[in-house]
Amino acid sequence: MNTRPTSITLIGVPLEEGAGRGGAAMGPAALRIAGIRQALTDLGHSVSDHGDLRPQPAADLADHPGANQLQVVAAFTRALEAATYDVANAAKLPIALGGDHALAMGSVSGMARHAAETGRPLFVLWLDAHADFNTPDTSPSGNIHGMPVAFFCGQAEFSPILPAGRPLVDPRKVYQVGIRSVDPTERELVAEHGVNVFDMRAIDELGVAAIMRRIINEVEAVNGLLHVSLDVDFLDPDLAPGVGTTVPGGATFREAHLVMEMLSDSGLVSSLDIVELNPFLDDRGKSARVMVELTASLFGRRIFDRPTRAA
Ligand code: HAR
Ligand code: MN
Ligand code: MN
Ligand code: MN
Repeated sequence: MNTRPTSITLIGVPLEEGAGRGGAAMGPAALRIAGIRQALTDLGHSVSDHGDLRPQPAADLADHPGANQLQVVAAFTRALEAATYDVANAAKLPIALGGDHALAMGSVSGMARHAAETGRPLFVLWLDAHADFNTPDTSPSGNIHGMPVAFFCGQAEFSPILPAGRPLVDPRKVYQVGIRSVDPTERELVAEHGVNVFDMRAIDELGVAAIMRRIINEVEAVNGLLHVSLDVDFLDPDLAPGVGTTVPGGATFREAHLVMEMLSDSGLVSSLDIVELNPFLDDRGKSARVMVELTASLFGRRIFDRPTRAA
């Protein structure tokens, strides 16, 4: 087994106001019922559960015409930024149980603050059908779950959600894998800022192993921290229907597991989001279970052990 025993803290984030429809707030409960804690404990990790964040809406922020439910999303961003930072600083690995993808504004910002203090560069692996690089000006929907990458790269400035001068993520250290739905203006932003995009066609042509090897090498070369943000819709909807924004042609069961197994072998993962699970739309817990299975692969579950690559 290449994955060392880790102290892990689960943080429930019952946020759904970043999405266009309700249901994702039940995600943390579904992941717990599907056995996420036991799956990690069985792999030898020590797991604590922080419970669910329940912040009051941020009353200091005005409504924003291009950003729906800004006060609620901002409150979760602040609470999760602080919780993630505290967990990482205590040498534990935070897993955010979502909740819609707007929560990554908080988790990634918290890791960026932690990374800045440790002097290690932060990389983000964004496993998603969507680039989530809209801003309030470019978003066709106003739904903030389509904006978190632009936010933590400093490109989507709402009214001050986090203090000025907060550490940002370099968009050239963001790797997006599985992408197959990007809005026209969003596409220009992604290209302009140098986000590394491996769309579904890249997976078809190169295979996930070659893509992951490249990403892992980049992070390893500079001793980076790697935050993984796993959107349910990275997966093909046949495999994981419990998500509000299904897009056909997603990652297969084995492609997704291989991503997790290679990440696990790398020992580079510092933090994880599991997002966009909508139990109201799920098929008898199928999607919740597949997310727990993938998490287990990321934290060391194997078919057979293999020699460590860089032993
Ligand atoms: N790009 C669309 C928008 O901004 C849809 C975004 C949907 N995002 C997620 N997360 N489901 O990836 O509205
Ligand atoms: Mn997403
Ligand atoms: Mn998505
Ligand atoms: Mn810009």
